[in-house]
Amino acid sequence: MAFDIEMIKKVYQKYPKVVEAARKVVRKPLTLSEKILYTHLWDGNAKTVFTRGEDYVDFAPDRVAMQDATAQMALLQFMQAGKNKVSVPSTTHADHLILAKLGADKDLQESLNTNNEVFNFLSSVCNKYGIGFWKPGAGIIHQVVLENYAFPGGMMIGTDSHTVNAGGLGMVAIGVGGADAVDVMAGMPWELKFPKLIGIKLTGKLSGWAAAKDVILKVAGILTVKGGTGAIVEYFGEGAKSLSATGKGTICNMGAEIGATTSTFGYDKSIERYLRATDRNDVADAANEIREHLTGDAEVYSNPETYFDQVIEINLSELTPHLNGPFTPDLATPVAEMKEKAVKNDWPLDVEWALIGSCTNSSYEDLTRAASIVEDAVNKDLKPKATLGINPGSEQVRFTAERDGLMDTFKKFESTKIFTNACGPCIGQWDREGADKQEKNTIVHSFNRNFAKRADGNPNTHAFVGSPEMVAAIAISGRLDFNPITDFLTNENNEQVKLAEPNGIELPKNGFAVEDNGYQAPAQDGSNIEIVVNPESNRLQLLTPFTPWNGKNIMGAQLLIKAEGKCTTDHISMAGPWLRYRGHLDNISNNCLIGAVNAFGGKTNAVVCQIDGTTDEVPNVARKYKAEGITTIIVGDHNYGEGSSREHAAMEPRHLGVMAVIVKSFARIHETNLKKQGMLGLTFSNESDYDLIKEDDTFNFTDLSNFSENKQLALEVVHSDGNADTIKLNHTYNQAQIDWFKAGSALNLIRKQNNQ
Ligand code: MIC
Ligand code: SF4
Repeated sequence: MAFDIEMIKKVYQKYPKVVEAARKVVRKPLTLSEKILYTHLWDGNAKTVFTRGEDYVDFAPDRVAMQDATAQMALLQFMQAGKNKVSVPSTTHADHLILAKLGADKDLQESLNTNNEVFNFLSSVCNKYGIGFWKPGAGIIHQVVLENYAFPGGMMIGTDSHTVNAGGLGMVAIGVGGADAVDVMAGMPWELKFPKLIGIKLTGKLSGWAAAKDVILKVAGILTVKGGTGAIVEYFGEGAKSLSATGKGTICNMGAEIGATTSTFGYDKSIERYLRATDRNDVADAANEIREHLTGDAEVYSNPETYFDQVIEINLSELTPHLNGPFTPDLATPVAEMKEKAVKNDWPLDVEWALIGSCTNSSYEDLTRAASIVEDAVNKDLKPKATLGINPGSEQVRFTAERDGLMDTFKKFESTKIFTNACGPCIGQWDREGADKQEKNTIVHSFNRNFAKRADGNPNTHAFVGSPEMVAAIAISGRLDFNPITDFLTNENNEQVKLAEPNGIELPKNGFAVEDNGYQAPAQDGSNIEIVVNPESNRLQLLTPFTPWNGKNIMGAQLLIKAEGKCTTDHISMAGPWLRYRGHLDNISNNCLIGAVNAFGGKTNAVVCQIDGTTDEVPNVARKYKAEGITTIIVGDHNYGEGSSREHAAMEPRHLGVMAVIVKSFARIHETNLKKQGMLGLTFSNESDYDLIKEDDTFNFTDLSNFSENKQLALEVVHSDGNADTIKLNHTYNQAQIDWFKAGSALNLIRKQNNQ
């Protein structure tokens, strides 16, 4: 039986009527995305048509998911909201804090030892407030959600950008910062700008070495890391139906890498099969009853140009394997072209590690496809040239894969490392031997992100993203430019052999199995549970509310850093070793912007402090300004804050005295996170004004006291020679968001309302 089946049935019950109401208002056939959005309006039935990309709309998501690295901050905030219990079904998953080093058993025990305090905190907060807790080792949040909670036509939010993975089962699932999760868990509306819609028509059928992963690798190449910003990507067509549910999950998962709000697929046979295989006949039966509402209208899919803002068509039959990278997930290269491109760019061709796992690609089917390659190689007397590392997505996947002999197959390569069912190397939780030498090298993985330093902390590691079967093939060949379709390998007997095409099993023939799935149900009544946070702790710190705005224009602000080029959330608040401070705002603030490249001098973590003229690390300089009561600002380039949902990237600068972040453009989640934490997230009206900003300028916000919706703000930039430029800044704040700014943060406002 599914978790929360009554809630799901309630959602389905209202579907026919609410979709009908939406149809009347919109007066057009509806896409699946619109059906889900309109059935989840906070105010009930649709009364007006919303303008895509413009109107802010209040929604009522069905559920919330959080992972350990973001849940700490989300729950610390929730504890301040003054509620006894969460208002919608919510779960927390312990998956990010587990280091990959020696192999699953030892690593998991080590992680329990080192993160005990945090896991206990999460477990007791969950217990108290009615939140399900998936213990360390249970699996990666998005795989566990797909197996247990995702349901067609539902809406969920999660404090992780890859929450979008649940689109594989036909949800609208959106990644958010913890403060947004607090809204929903506290029973308040959740606001989102009504998204634009991108339709992707899939024709044909995958074959040979092409995998679902290659669909999104190709899409990322077409749309780039910001092409999906503010949009839901809806996949449809015969090709979509031919993909497995977990394959659909892979595609939706990496929609985060193109900045999309989320991605989704209509309910179909493969989704039904997956629901039944994961013990959710009840959900499948209920979905079947309203099946026509759980996909886009036929007319929409016949004439997509009329209904979507942008349409892309991909023929799966023509798709070939891709590798994306290095350093950015949208640099797409068909494997057949890799040789030439790699040589031209001087990318190291020898591969040392090949990693399979992450929320993107760690399903049972993924493991079977990769295992088929390993089996074939063993049969052909091939030995791997690179080390294969594997993180299964969940205990259920691992247990079933073990039972079915897949793990034994992987272990036929002596060097294979099976790590814990957790994020591991994907989030820098990888104790890779020799990484500290910072040598230039190449790795391939089936993850989604490959920003500099992400997996092993080495800025010179060139990471390429591919399908699990391509990663397995490269483990064997040890070469980045290996094309399994055309290339031969020399085996132990000096024979030239070719790898057979991958052969996967969509769902385990004998069903999924698991002994202990690692789930902890919350107490029925948690009122007596006391949450203790040791004031001496290095890992956890209760939050002190941010100071409200004093109503005055900000004058005399200094520049903390002008970031140049790519500045993702990994650059703003690095993960890896820093994950350990995710529950301690002051300590984690010591990583604030240490990865951002200073436009003056091109170095990372070296900025000039205008108080004393010294060059120091970014967090130190910020603390000096703060100690002197000087407000600071950050200036950035395009797609600032790309990547993760971690609100630490907003809270840290806020904690260190930054009040405004002024950039050429923002990534969606980060922009919202800044607003939620009571900061000014602004964009240059004239992009080239970025060039005007000098290291020693002083900044005056001259009309902040008139901060209002749809009205630009003025910024006076006073240069050291006394000359000044006044520039215009755009913003997207609505009145409610301006109120967050005034209150000092959205949470300050919630607390005020709950205390009234
Ligand atoms: C990531 O993949 O970058 C993470 C780690 O899962 C983040 C969340 C975090 O920073 O904790 C994400 O994608 O939102
Ligand atoms: Fe974990 Fe990596 Fe997925 Fe983020 S992208 S949730 S770190 S597996």
